Amino acid sequence: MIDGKKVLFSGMQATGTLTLGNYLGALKNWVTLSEEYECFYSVVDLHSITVRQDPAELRKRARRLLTLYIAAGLDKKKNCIYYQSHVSGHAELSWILNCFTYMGELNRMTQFKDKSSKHADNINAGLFTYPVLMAADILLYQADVVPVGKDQLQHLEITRDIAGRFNAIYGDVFTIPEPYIGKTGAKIMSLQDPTKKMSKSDENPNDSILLMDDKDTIIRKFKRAVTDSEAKVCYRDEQPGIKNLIDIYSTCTGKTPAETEAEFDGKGYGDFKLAVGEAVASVLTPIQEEVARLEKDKAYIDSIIKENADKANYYATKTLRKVQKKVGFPERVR
Ligand code: ATP
Ligand code: LTN
Repeated sequence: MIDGKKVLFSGMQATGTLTLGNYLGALKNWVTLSEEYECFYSVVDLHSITVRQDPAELRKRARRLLTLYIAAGLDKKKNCIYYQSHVSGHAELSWILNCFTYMGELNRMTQFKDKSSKHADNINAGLFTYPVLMAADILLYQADVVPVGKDQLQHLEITRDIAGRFNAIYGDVFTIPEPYIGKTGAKIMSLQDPTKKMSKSDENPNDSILLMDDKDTIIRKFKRAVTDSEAKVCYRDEQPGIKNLIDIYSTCTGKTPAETEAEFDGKGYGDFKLAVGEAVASVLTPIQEEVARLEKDKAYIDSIIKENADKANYYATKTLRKVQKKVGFPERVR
């Protein structure tokens, strides 16, 4: 608890360009939750180097991501928006937690299996211990809730196991976090293959809507989206392409899937796809305008980076000192 509020932690990697999936599945929920919780939203750049990155490109993307957090509506006063690499406690706690995590547990992580098959030439130890760093992120702030997409649930489960194991030995040190999965938009699928999720690392540009795509591009991509020959706007598993478009439209307009079905009853896919494109553009355009405005205001973004790194460091150090004492490191002499 901080000032009587429960604590929330989440983060995103600055790899690739954010997609509509990242926005509807994560960022949009973050904004809603920021009223209720004391929130820490991190640009997790330490995690990014588990896959080889171009340094200049990583720096640029990390800044763009932090700007996007703010442009999407996260208030810098209510939320702590910061770079993971500016708080050394993440790496320090991660080392300690490594010593409380079993190889067998890490071997079961599906993301490790996926990423090591994708990057067979660089299966580094960081990729293997990635979930431990994620546990450190969350436990460092004594987070109660962690909003994540379904793909990250396994990492949250291991975080809970590590925290429980530590607490069983040393007493009540860590808060055990709960996952938070949004009601809508939890899994936005690819526009070209609605059986796989829309992802930053998609190769075909028509698979995903990028957060910075302009209106014409958005409408063109939806026009090309894969559907079916049923010619009926119906929310059912047998029509995965249309189901995905209904999910997107409903999440953007705040309607339920049933209301969307009713609205397009008797209308063709052409009309529906155009409406989806327009709804998405009207959500993304204001965010893009805000990014452009913020990117011109370097001093403002810099001040957020500085103030929030200090705030995050303050809470991180509090937990870290407690943990260091518990495991038996010598006290600091002042
Ligand atoms: P990558 O392709 O590099 O693995 P990604 O697009 O899957 O990246 P992440 O950085 O792993 O994105 O995820 C950031 C956040 O966005 C996570 O909370 C994740 O669950 C959520 N997210 C990612 N893709 C989707 C999607 N298609 N639908 C809903 N939520 C998503
Ligand atoms: N692994 C997550 C990003 C991430 C995260 C976290 C999410 C790193 N640390 C802590 C929630 C809490 C991802 O790839 N989406």
